[in-house]
Amino acid sequence: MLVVMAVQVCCRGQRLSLLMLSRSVSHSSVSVREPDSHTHSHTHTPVPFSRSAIGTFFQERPLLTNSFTQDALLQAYLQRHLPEQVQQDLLLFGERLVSEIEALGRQCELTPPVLQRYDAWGRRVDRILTCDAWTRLKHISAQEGLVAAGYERTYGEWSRVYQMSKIYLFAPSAGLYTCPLAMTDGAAKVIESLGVPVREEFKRLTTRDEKRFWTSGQWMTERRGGSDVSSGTETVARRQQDGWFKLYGFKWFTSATDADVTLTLARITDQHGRSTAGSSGLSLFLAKVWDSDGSCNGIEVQRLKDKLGTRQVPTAELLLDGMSAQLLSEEGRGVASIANMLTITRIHNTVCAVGTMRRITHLCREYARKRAAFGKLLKDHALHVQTLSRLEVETRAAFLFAMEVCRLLGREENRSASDRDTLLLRLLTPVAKLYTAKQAVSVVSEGLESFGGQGYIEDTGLPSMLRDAQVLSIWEGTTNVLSLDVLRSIAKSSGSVLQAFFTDVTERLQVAEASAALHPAVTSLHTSLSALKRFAQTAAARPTGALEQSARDLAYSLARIYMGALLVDHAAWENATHTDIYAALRWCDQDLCPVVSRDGAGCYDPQTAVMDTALVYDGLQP
Ligand code: MFK
Repeated sequence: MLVVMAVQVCCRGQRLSLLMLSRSVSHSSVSVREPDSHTHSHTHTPVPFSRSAIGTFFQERPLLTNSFTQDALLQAYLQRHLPEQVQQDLLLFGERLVSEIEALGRQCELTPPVLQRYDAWGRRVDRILTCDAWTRLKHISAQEGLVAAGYERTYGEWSRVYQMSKIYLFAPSAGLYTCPLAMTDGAAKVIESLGVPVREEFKRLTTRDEKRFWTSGQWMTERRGGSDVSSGTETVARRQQDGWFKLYGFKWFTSATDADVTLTLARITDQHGRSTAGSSGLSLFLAKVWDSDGSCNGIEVQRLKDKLGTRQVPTAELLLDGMSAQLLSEEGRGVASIANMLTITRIHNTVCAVGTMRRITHLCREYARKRAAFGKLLKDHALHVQTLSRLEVETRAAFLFAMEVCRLLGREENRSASDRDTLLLRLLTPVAKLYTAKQAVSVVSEGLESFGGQGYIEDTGLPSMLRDAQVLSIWEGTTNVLSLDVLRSIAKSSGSVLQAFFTDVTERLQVAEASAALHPAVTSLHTSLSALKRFAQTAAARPTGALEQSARDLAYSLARIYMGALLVDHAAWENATHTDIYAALRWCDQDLCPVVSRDGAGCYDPQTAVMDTALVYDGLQP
């Protein structure tokens, strides 16, 4: 009887619930007449796997809703630090993400850019054709002030937090339009900090007017590689009589090559064509990518890169064959000048990494409320929920870290930064970038797994999240390059950045000590901080090689301790919830100071490097 009812209602189109009803009947002890394959049944009993029995729908999809209203930590953080109107703006933005932006981002993934090298008449044009959605995302970025908000400074020292909160929400829906935005923000920062007279460019990079908005590229990587910029940069700049320069070189990786302008490094040559090698020979230039007639400014696009992910972004190899450019930095101060851009793009990278983690955790928990296995919903399987809760802890820690770095940047730009803030910003920018990038890859990977096979299916949109996450630890400085940057910041400040770190963490722990519930976490952080201090005291006396070997573990230790301090700080806030406290406790039950554990295990001893090499090359014939 039940089955007949099911079929009848199924005909009215309510397939899913009825299908479940039908299945529950067949799995129960109620007897169901099996169809006879040898006789044509004239009853309403469905044949297994016939269209009427299976319907067209198999699994519930996780629905994307307003990601602002779903995000308890973001809302609490903003409530703690920023006026109500910011939440209103983000609420509306969250709606726009669902109703408009998400579809545009998906279209960018499905319609990657193409290079049109010649026009129909054989003329070389080198046009990079992007889809309409890419252009639309540019307009939306301007309207929403995704770069502008950082420069309008409406919220004083919290302006960067406001701007980056929007980037954080935007990133997982934006089809990688965050890439040109990061570089645009970085270029604006460089121009502003150098105080150079390129006001028109600055205004266009930071406007909310979509018709005037320009994006910028950041062309640093050449054929010899992208990390060792000082020795890898071969591009030369020839001075022209009008004071401008013509650039000749080969840029091997240029992201978002459809930008309006770009910053790039080159070596100025003397009248004999000679230039200075190394970092001190590099100067920073600003160039328009396109001439007023739409043709390239002395640029040949060799090809678009065929990448694992970020396929939405037109990444190209470019031959600079006399590109007109103007000098932006002092001669020979190129690397130091573009460092401001690196700071900004690394912070964007951090924020986007956290945005991606947040998106996958939201999708996972949504799916777990709908998907049943082994007789109950995934959300009712303790092991599944434990896995998701670990992802949530990672995401929360990363969120607080990203926002703290944004806050420090905002304070510096608002001229309200203390010396400690400035030191912390220098130290924590690479730490946050390198650590959150790794977290994003691991959280997204685990998140995909929680969808089972569906996480591996392209048109769910899930696999592209993993592909796109992988770049976060590669561009803007790999994990090891940034770990060495951390060492460099310590050495250059004679250890002051570490002192600032120790003082800051200690103060945060003092605040959290008042909470009994946080006691285990605070104790663990104190222990780790003391161990790190002892390691730092002995570090100066270690050989350079041993220090380099410890660089990644040191950076991880700084990240974990700082994230722990931020979690307990947030959990000690008067409006914190029991989940805030729980997240802090869970974070602190891991090894917070791997550099000390590994040091104890002899990982940085002199013979270890030899053994590492022997292990890596074991079995390789000379
Ligand atoms: C979602 C996000 C999207 C982002 C999209 C971006 C797409 C674009 C893709 C790319 O372009 S990827 C390529 C990015 N390339 C890098 O990230 C370069 C990685 N390599 C480094 O970071 C090296 O550490 C570096 C090139 C900076 C080393 O160069 P040097 O010449 O050996 O640096 P050196 O001599 O230590 O420092 C030169 C000056 O720069 C010094 O200033 P002073 O001369 O005043 O003393 C340093 O203090 C300064 N400096 C270097 N790194 C700095 C810095 N200042 C502040 N912060 C830093 N991190």
